[in-house]
Amino acid sequence: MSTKHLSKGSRMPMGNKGKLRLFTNRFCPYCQRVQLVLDAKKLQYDVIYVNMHNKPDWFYQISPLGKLPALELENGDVLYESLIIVDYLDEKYIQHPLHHKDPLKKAKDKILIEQFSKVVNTMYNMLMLTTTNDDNESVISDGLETFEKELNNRQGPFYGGMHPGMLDYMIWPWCERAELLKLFSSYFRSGVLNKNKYKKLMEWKNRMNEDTAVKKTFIDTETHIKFVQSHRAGIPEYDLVNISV
Ligand SMILES: N[C@@H](CCC(=O)N[C@@H](CS)C(=O)NCC(=O)O)C(=O)O
Repeated sequence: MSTKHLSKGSRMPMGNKGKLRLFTNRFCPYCQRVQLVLDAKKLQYDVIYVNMHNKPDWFYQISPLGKLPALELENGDVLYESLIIVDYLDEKYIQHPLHHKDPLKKAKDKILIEQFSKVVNTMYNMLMLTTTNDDNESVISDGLETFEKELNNRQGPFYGGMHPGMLDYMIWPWCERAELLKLFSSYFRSGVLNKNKYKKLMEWKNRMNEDTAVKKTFIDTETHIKFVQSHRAGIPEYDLVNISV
């Protein structure tokens, strides 16, 4: 199994029949979502890292649209779209369930995940595309307020209760990257990500940092910054992190 991101010219790695195989990229937050769920559910899987900037030709046989993440199932079928993959995994493998059993609670969490996509898109614009838009900053602070309030209304330290659940893991990749906003926006530098304003969220973040699945994919802010800078320079450095197998 390669621990480097495979690029054009590489050979398609042989599959391990009967085992899940995740095609991923170390800096892709959507891929991180899927890996968090695989790890939280303690599933066995192989990992293939793909260079998104210089995709191998064989990758289109796996993922016809060339998108990551892609999950190859035990029978050779392939799934795409992070939210579809994680729902499939939670339904298919019943151990360590992540969605609420109660259909209404599950539906409400899915609405929050959907709402969070505004934050996702805005962070992408701000960090990767450096798009300046007056709305960017208010989208992020509105998102923070919604999620702070939501935690206040819930019982446990996590959205999932006493343990992280699907909603916790689906928003985590962008929360791991939250500090980057301070670097790239004076609005956030001036204290909008104020720890006192978002007390619950800050406690949540500290607890999430201790979670075993989170620790497995965690990348520190300094490395995220190096990656964003390389991406902005047009030469994304995907192999910044040593990957242990
Ligand atoms: N909606 C998709 C988004 C996935 C996505 O945008 N992945 C990026 C990598 S972070 C990608 O595949 N980019 C390559 C491309 O668009 O060609 C999901 O949730 O899985």
